[in-house]
Amino acid sequence: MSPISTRKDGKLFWIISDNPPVNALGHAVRAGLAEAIAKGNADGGVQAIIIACDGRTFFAGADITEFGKPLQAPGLPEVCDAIESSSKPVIAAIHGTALGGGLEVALACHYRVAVPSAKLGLPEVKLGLLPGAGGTQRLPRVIGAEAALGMIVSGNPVGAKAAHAAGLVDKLAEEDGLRDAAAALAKEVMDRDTHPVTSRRGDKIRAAKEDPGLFDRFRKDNARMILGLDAPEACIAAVEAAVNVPFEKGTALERELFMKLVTGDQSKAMRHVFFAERMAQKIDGLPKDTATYRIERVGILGAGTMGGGIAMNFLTAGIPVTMVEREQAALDRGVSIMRKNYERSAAKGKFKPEQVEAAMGRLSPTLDFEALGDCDLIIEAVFENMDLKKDIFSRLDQVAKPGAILASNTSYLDIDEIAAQTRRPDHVLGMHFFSPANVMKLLEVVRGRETTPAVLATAMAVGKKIGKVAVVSGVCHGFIGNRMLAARQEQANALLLEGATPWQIDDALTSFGMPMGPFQMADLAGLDIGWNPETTSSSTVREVLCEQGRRGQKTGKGFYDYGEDRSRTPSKEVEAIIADFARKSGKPPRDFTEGEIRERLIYPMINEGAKILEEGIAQRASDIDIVWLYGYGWPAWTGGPMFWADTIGVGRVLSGLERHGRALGEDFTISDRLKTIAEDGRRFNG
Ligand code: 3H9
Repeated sequence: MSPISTRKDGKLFWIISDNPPVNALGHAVRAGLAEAIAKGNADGGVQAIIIACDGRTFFAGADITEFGKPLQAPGLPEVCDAIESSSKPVIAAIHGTALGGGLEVALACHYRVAVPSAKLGLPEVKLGLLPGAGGTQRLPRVIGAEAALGMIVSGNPVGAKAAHAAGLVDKLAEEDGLRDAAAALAKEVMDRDTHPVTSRRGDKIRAAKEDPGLFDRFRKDNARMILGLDAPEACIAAVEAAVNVPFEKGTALERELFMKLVTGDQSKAMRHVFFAERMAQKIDGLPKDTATYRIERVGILGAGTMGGGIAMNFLTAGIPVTMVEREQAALDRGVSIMRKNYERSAAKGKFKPEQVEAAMGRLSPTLDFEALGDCDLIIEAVFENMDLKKDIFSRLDQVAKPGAILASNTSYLDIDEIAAQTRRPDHVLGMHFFSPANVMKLLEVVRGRETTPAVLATAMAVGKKIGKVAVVSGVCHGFIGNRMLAARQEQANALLLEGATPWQIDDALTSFGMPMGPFQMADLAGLDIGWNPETTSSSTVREVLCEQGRRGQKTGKGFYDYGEDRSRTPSKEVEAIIADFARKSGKPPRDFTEGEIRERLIYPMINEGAKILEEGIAQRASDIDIVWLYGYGWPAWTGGPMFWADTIGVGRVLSGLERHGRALGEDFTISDRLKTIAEDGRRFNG
């Protein structure tokens, strides 16, 4: 049955789409729309056509699953052209989200009505694409080139009220009166001689015609956001064409750019990320409708950097937090840092001052451990020490109410060993946040041996509620992310002694698109984490740096020297320390290419990822990708480490590992899973 139905209502002709869950514009919807427009036009009794959607949203875009497959006609550009050239006015009735191809359909309509809660946007850039059904040509003609550039290049949607103010929406309806408002507008306009045809409008792009510097200015102002990505430049070029060449030429360019992007590696990777993020929510053996616990108050143990950051997530989401520390000074310091962080975000316009007060008002800081008794979820975020954690969990078990979930934010330690300290190991799990915890989107949810489905489902739901992307991990040292990070760090340390400098090593990763390399990361975190001045033995480069007061950014020097403004310069002193170690290792230093360094750092991570899959620690390769994308800033346009391996070929990774292993005179233990996938010419991601 076609997802498109039509209905005549006097002189009005309704076209309704019902294609759950998001009314994506797949082949059946496009074909149905084209047919319905023709039918409405052919019917002499019809004077206006309304396009609306059933279900939770207006069209949320092209059907992304169809990309990469042969196109089944009609394509969306033709459908949009058919709508625009309808001899009878077409009105879009928008609720939910009109995104991508969905907004392009609406732009092809002559009029747009929306409920205030609707959101309108062209998010294609987030999939490594540009709007490919006339959006780059029609949007500038409706709201002006500068505003269109902002929407298309950021991909961020705007609310219906702002869209109305910008002229993108003609009429705002009552929240529950969309269809009535659309019918009223249709009746109001149907007797008019002419109707606004977007592709023929020119008034809004005039300002940009008179400001030829606009596009280069935009490129310069947004250089950071678009660095390394193909799609934003294509978006800019297409909007530039909207201003400078006729509509038909502009759409031809748009099409050409779209086809290039949709078949390119970056978009493939970013589409993978879109589905991977949704896939991560699906847990093997856990039905979608698993009952969850109500979480009305959260307890956080520890007011340090992690505890404070974790607490902010809940406070921002409207969930009250009881935060417990051992000493008043530490508690006060933690609370004041949280307030400062909120105020800094407010200064950037992310929060209103009253939202900051409301969030801080939900915080109950206390020294009283017993105060955790009425919390539904308690997250421990104290120092990374097993004995300490064991002691805390046995105490928590005493004070927490029955049914409360106990979570540890440990980055490495064995959740099962911690859970065994309690009488409720089935209610214990890991909730591993990434620093800064109020910013980074990843939450590793560590499923213990005895964690019940309801507890796991609750942690996943809580993650979603506070805006995180939650990924399930099994128990192992370092879980998914830090276990792979350790494999990379081992190589980074070895490379130092073989003659590569910290800056070469860091650059090999930043030029790949990572936000920072291992030594920049170490300087930021502090080199003295886990370092003990009492037992220091000058046996590693890091120890010697700490002994010499080079403890990272906070001391103005670590692997790098830092200026007042935190600017970073390579240090000769550090080079000398490393050279000394290298001499003692007996291996003559040699030169490295960037490619070799990158292989040495990344291939072992992929190998570790394959072992993680083999052991069932991660459910699927795409979960590993999500961990690295949202926990460590892995560049989205390469799709994550496992997808990147698929792109370059798992066989190439295998031969690289074997080659480096031989050269080093040591054997990387190569994962059997990786070997089989390489030998069969398969991919990690399906
Ligand atoms: C485009 O339009 C190109 C055109 O310019 C040119 C064409 C020539 N296709 O996110 P949710 C699935 S590019 C296929 O969990 P929410 C999704 O995988 C497109 N499937 O819901 C999930 O499946 P499952 C531009 C899609 O309420 C289910 O729907 N548009 C699509 O949290 C529910 O999704 C976009 O980029 C799709 N387009 O959020 C918008 N969209 O249940 C993409 C969703 O099996 N979509 N699915 O896991 C979104 O941003 C969000 O889905 C939306 C709803 C905000 C709509």
